[in-house]
Amino acid sequence: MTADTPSNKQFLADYRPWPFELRQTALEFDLAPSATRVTAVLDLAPRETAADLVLDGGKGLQLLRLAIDGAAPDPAHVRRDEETLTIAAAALPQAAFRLETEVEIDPSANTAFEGLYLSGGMFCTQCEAEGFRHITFYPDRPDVMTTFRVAIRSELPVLLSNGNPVRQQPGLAEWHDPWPKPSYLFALVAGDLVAISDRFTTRSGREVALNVWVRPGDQDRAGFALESLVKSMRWDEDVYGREYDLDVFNIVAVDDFNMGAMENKGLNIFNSKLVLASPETATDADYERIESVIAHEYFHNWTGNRITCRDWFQLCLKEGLTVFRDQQFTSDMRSAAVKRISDVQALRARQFREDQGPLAHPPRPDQYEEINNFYTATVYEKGAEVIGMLKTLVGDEGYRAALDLYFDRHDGDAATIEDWLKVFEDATGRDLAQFKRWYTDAGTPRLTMREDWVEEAEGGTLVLDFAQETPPTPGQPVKPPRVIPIAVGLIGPNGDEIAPTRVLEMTDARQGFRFEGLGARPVVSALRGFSAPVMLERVIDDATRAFLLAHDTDPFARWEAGRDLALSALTGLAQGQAGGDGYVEAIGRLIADEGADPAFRALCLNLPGEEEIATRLAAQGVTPDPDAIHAARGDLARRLAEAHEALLAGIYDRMVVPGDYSPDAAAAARRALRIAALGLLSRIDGGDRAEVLFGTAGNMTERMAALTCLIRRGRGQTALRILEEQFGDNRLVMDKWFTIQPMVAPPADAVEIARRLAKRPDFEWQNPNRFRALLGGLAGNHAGFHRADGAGYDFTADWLMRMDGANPQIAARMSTAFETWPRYDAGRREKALAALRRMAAMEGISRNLREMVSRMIA
Ligand code: 0A1
Ligand code: ZN
Repeated sequence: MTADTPSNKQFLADYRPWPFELRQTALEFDLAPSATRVTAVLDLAPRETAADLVLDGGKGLQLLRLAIDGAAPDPAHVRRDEETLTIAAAALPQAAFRLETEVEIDPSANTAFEGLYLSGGMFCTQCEAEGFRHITFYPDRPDVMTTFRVAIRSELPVLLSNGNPVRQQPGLAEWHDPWPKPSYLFALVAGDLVAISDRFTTRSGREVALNVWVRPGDQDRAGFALESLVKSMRWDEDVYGREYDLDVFNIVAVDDFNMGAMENKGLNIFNSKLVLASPETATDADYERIESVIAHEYFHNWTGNRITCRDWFQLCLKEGLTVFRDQQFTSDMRSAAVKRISDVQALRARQFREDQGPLAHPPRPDQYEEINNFYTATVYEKGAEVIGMLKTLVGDEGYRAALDLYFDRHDGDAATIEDWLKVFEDATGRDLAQFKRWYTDAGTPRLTMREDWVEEAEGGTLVLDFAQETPPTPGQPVKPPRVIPIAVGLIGPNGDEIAPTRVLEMTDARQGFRFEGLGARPVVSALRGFSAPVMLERVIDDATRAFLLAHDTDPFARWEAGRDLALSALTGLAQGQAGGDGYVEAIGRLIADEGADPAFRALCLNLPGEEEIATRLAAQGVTPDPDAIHAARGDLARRLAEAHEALLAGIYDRMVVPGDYSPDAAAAARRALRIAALGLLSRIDGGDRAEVLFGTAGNMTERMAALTCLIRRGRGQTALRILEEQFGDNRLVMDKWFTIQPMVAPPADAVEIARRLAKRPDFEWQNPNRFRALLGGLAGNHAGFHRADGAGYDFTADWLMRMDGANPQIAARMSTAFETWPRYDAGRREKALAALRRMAAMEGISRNLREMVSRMIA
């Protein structure tokens, strides 16, 4: 451990309420790029006798004035260290008092983008999780909630903060937020901005002004975000009965942002990539993501803001629930089946991967060193899965009753997972003690299913025997069984469903379930809808998988059968075995089925990625060989294309979407199927179709797909140049340009390509999107990143160390590229470990990166 970054281990068990009451916060900002003055007036009252007043606030705050009830305290009673300001109890009144501080901060030097910073000349803030302490001295913890009054002085034309505007005049704006909130939801924006606007009338008649603020020139690309906001507000009223509670709702797009977006009360701040979209610059996937993130941040107004978290260990209370809600929203806006399948794909790619490696942690961790490292797939996506299971177990009505009770009981609170589970217990009468393990235990359960068929005179009986086991994870060697909802249906030999979906509740380590009175032996459709985030293992042959792919009535299970077929072929091929014919044949039948939903056919046509194949192999105890996996996938794709060339060409020709581009689900589905066919055809047509499409398509979805094919065929140079000429000044398109090259390049070239791109003047590495674009592109090239000579590891480690000096959050987050290192061969392991050790030994390493690498090395 280096001397300059002290350890900061926090434990759930140590929670204590803050010993003061904060009744009101008033802030005044005098904005200047390198010398902003912040005055804070806190109305406080002690809750305990003789407690020292400890406020968060680090070295970046230059303290200019400190007063208690108007007078400076005796300096002997005031202490500062690296991270706090303490005023001894002896200097504090016994009853209510007013604390005033004035500090100077330097937003222009803030490259970490936490607290108040500058992005393209605009002032903006990011306070979750602990950014507010870089703005002023404050009890920067989520359970201290109060109302805020904010005055902003600046010559910039647009001055925004939370709540409602109370004064707007040149050079000064005042805002009042009547809803008590913790400091992490504070926001301020000041800049030369323009808005596109709308109005929304809530169902009880409140008139709300809606604005999406962007830089001048970007307003033509903000319309979809605004429409998505209106849809989200309506949906939350209709489905959850939740209304908006202020007179304005502002969204601001900024180019420098560490995450996707932030739910600050009444003033959401977004990464510009999640606001700006036009058909020429954004893909269908971008549009869908914008719609869902706008919804996510809006939904936080109730699940996160009105009811917040007691402490950061409870992060999944707001994030899991809000992800679950945004998933429901997207299912309602688009295709529920397709949404479920893509959510499961994402869960497996990110969360299962996390759960399998050294960074595994429960949705509710009980310790951390740096909370910013816990905005993870486990907290978000698994947190949402856990709520999905809860809903399955208590039913739709039970869920609705529990949520109503949650909002009634906890509005205005900083709540816990225990509070959350208690509303379900009280609303439904169900005991959730065992269910709670989903929150406290890490790891993905392995569920094994065995079938026993007993033929009897009066009809057969099927016994399904399940066993569950969760492998050890860091700090949790042994896990007791959990309650697992397993949705099962039975399909007769002629393809008809003979038993509709039934949810089996497994509570023991081993448990059997009987289905009696069956005629002939059925085929089991198990884990329908992916009813629990587990890995299901069952003995099943390719013919049965193909049968399910053809007949299952549950779209997820049907897709899963095809996925399993593909993975069984690919894992075999990657180990030098023959196989895959069954898959190629079954897919042929599916794509010929004109009646099937194009989006579903597209999902089935896309082969699992190399990372997913590696994950499957690792789960089977096989060491993945990245080069063999790459070759196997290429081989199977080519065979699919050769076997079904005519069918695929027909799809490609017919799935043209007529008329102007629209990002709606039906049009996007046709494009998805068309480009899935193109991807396969380009394996055998030399890339000719892709070249034509790149030159003629009017939308970015098809152009990016075409570009991917061209790069894979080694003929992407012209297209890349054209894109650069057309969009060289469009950051978001150029981010795609930076990503796609190292990601799609032949594995042997990926590192060199990334190295070359990193030397370009427009590789503005301190911009999080640009950094993520390049380094994430390389990490997304599985065999390229895991190059046997360790060049991918070294290149990445060099850049993470450089980034750590500027922006520790981004460095730490991107270090997860290494999280799977233990599953590879000894040569790769040694090289990855050396890169991790080099980072760990870096002089002045941040707490963020240090925690990540030390967990990965441990
Ligand atoms: N709460 C936001 C995500 C977010 C989290 C942390 C941040 O900085 C460390 C920024 C944003 C959300 O869920 O959208
Ligand atoms: Zn969130």
